[in-house]
Amino acid sequence: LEEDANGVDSASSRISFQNESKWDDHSSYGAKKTQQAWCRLSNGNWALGKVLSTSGSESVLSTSEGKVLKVSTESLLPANPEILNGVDDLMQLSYLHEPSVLYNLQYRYDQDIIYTKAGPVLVAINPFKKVRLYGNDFIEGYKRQKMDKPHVYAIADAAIREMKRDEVNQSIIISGESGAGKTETAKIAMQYLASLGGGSGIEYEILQTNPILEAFGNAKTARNNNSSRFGKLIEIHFGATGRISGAAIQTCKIKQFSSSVLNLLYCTSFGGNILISVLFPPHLNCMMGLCLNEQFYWRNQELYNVQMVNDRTIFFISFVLVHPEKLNLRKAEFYKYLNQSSCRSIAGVDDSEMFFAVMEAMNVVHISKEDQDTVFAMLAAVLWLGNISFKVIDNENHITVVSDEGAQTVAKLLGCTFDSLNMALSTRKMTVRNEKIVQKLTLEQAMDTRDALAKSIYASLFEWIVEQINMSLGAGKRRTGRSISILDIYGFESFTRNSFEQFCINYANERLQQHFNRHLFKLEQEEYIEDGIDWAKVDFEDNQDCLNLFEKKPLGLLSLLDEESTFPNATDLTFATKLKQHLDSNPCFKGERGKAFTVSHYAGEVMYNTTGFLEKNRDLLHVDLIQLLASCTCNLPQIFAAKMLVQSDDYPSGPARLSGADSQKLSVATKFKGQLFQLMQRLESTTPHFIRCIKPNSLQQPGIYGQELVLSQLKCCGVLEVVRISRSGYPTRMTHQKFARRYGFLLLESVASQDPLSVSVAILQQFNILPDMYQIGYTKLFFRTGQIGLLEDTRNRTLHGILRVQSCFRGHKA
Ligand code: AOV
Ligand code: MG
Repeated sequence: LEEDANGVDSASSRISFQNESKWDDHSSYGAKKTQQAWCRLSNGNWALGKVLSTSGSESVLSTSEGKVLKVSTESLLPANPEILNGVDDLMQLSYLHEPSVLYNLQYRYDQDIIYTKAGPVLVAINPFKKVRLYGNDFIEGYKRQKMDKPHVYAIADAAIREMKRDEVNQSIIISGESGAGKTETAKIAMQYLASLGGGSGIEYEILQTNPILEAFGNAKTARNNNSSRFGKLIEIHFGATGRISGAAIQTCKIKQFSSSVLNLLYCTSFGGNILISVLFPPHLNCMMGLCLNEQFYWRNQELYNVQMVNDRTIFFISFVLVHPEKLNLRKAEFYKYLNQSSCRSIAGVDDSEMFFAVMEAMNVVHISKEDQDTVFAMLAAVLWLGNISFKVIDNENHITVVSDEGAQTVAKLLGCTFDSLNMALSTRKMTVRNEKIVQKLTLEQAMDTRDALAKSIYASLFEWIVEQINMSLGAGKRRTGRSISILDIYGFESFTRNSFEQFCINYANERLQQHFNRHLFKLEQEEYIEDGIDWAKVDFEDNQDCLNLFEKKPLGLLSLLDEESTFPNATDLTFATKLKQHLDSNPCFKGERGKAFTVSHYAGEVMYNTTGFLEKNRDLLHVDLIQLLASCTCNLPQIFAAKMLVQSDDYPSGPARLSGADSQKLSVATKFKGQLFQLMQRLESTTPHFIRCIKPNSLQQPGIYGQELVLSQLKCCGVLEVVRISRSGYPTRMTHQKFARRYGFLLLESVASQDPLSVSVAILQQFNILPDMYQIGYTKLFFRTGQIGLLEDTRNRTLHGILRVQSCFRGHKA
């Protein structure tokens, strides 16, 4: 059937659709006896059945499971003929509605065909198991165009071809919910691009960045055992010969996650899955990771996650590191940052194996042995920091650091004295009315300071590692060639309790969604109209309102957050109240009781709790701590401090300068927004290729396809609209000039007038392209899907023929 389905002429089914049925049109279906139809069951799922009889408004249906149902005729939706079961592209469906799309995807999924096209978008359903779709044979198949089924490889291949053909940079934008498979998909795309080769092992190096970044930047969450806690844009550069010349990674943006931004998120990345896992005895997966109650908390008991380590692993550590004894390692349970969670292992993950993969990868990207040692020293320092305790020294709750093994080890690892560490954690230098004073910290403040230091070391370390990788990949070099960027960004998140991290992530997704919308809908339509072709407008969900809710000044979520963050007496409650005061009339906003508010995102409503918002947005790392790091004898803390000082100098009196005069920085949210804009700008100048990852179940299990869950994801990422628009649209377009230049030489007879339009028309005629399949605009030709492929094939064949003749000829002469 699969074969048959693909043999169907997609064009004719498309045309018949246009005459027959409207999108999601429930009423246009006159149920005919013996016809197959879909009806919705009481549990919300769709069932396929045969219409037994129809009398007026009621029909009797026998379902494939043998049940007989009486349903209203109105509610029936026509089923596609069996010959269309499991078509490669949803565009080919005669009847395009929820059940037919769901069924088509499921039909394929059941056979491990996880990729399906939805017009220009590739839909990828997470198999949660190994599927036999990858590796060299497949890569070769797609490269030689022997394979043409929907695949990430096909998308990567299209990106390469278009890059060469149009001389425009390309991007592969991967989106989807947490756990939907974005990071895996990005790796699969990288694998294909890397197969183009580059010389001196650069392609291997590019692939080896993955285990390192995941070790430090991923964590186990309730949604995904290997959840990325950072967004990543990897730009792969190509030289004139079409081979890889280098790459650059932009983490989008651990910087925000890092010294600042999404505290918690990055805290969860704290233990990056594997690395520390093995290193610090228990091969934990993500020290800080994990969210038990679908929640991330820093120091709030919920999340930390550790697992047991065996002696073998400890042996390995001493084997790998030059000075393992310096780290003074203990079992994971011993560390406060790790022992708050009971999760000790992840099924199917062999941490010691991963550890070695990461060590090997660090060698490949040229991180020296000494530097690797220092990296581990920093990780150990972070862990030991968590164990630092304080004793109260007066009745005002002021404290001093207890000089125990924890504090001593931290001092040793960082290369500072116990006294300077104590000073930095128990006091704060301040300027009050032009007078410098030293304020003693309370227990609560000191604990926050300690954790802030741990977090900033971890974040700086991640940043530093990315820099090393970039250096090795030649990221800083001037590029003359073209590039393909792959974007793997954290997906939309909605938990039972959502905090600042979800707020930022979802805002980023809202931006990305707009990019998607703009490209696939707005630009599409505008271009048709501008070029004067016949086009019935299609409406689409625009998320501009929601973006305005975030970005509007001065009364948007981000501005109000920044404003409230600068008020010394503001609290999370006053912030929530302020939002309600100013935004309640906004249709995308709903004030809730207490400290909560709800935002209507493109992907659904999310209720946020403002607890911790102000603190996380300020994310002050006090100058005292930066000075402490600067004074360390170990090189990494010095580098971290230098970087932080530069960053705070960047914004000496920026608009979002916050209170707490000794730590000037842009607010976390503002920085996040700035970086997001930069990223979007970069994407703006590329031709995008979209991959939408879908999670078929929340159990991370193979073989389970939840209709409701899949549908909600298809809806929220606009897949259905995309199919609709592309099916009635003309996705391929080329200027008259370019078309004439590219295919003109294929003409068998010369054309009287040499103007590009006449040449183009002659080509269309010679190739017998049906009038339904194209439109001629003022400046461009517009084609239905698949049409240009035909011309390209002929062109390639002819070109090859010419080349062969030429080389024969040359051989002859010699
Ligand atoms: P994500 O990147 O979309 O989530 P991942 O790419 O980490 O999701 O995928 C989650 C898990 O699904 C992986 O660890 C694999 O076990 C499995 N998986 C995904 N794609 C495939 C595939 N093509 N083949 C086999 N297994 C797969 V997040 O980073 O949480 O938003 O922040
Ligand atoms: Mg990921």
